[in-house]
Amino acid sequence: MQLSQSIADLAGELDERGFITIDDLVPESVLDLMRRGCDRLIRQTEEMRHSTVEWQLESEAEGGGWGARASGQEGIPGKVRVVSFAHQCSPELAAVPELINLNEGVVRPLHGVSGDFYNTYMWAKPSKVGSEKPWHQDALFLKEEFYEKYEDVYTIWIAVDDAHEENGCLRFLPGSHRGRVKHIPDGMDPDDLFASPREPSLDIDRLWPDLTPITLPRKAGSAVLFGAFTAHTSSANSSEEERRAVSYVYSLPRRDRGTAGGTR
Ligand SMILES: O=C(O)CCC(=O)C(=O)O
Repeated sequence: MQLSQSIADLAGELDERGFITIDDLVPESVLDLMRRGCDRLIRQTEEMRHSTVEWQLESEAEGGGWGARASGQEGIPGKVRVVSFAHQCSPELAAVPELINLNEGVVRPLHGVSGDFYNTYMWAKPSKVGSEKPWHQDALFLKEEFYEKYEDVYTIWIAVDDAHEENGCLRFLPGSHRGRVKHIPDGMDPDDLFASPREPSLDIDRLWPDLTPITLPRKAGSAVLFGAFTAHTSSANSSEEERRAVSYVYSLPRRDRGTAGGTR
């Protein structure tokens, strides 16, 4: 996989805005594999009634999929919002990082050392019922111990379908990565967030009155790479089209301590 811009330009842009776009990261053959991987996961939810921490269904209950999971209410079978550890249930999605040389070809050149694999998420955003993902920084979900070994993550979010405004493409707040927002009280374990009926949501107008969000449509196979401190969101899918996406997340070893090893 060859990046079309120089690493220096991309690294500069990432530092400046908190995210970069990578066009055509995934060739058609790999995209086809990703579609099959998403289909496999979505099919598995057709018999599901209740979400688990790792498999979150969309729901008409209060608080949507997030709230229904926390309160034990039913979700909509076959309409999945997000699956985490998606690589564990889909050999197709598990194969992608090697096939496109994601760690050595993208993460390492940008960060200077290879990343440690953290997680794979499938964001299904089904037509009509796919709900909003509120504004958040992914750092919200990182535990304090994470920072003993790592300084940040790179999320490489890959559109599996064309993602545009109507079906809920991502939106970013350029510059928001310069400030880590304290989302949860000191000492609280981020895992406890999952018991809360309200999905975490940042009031970006209050927190960053001087920054302007941008909407980022992406063609299928194209990607966005961003760090844990970059505020982002996606709106509900009001269209007839699905908007599936997969994100591969790598933990970035602290560069003052050398590499952490154990790449995947
Ligand atoms: O795909 C989406 O709608 C949300 C993605 C997201 O929030 C993430 O990758 O952190």
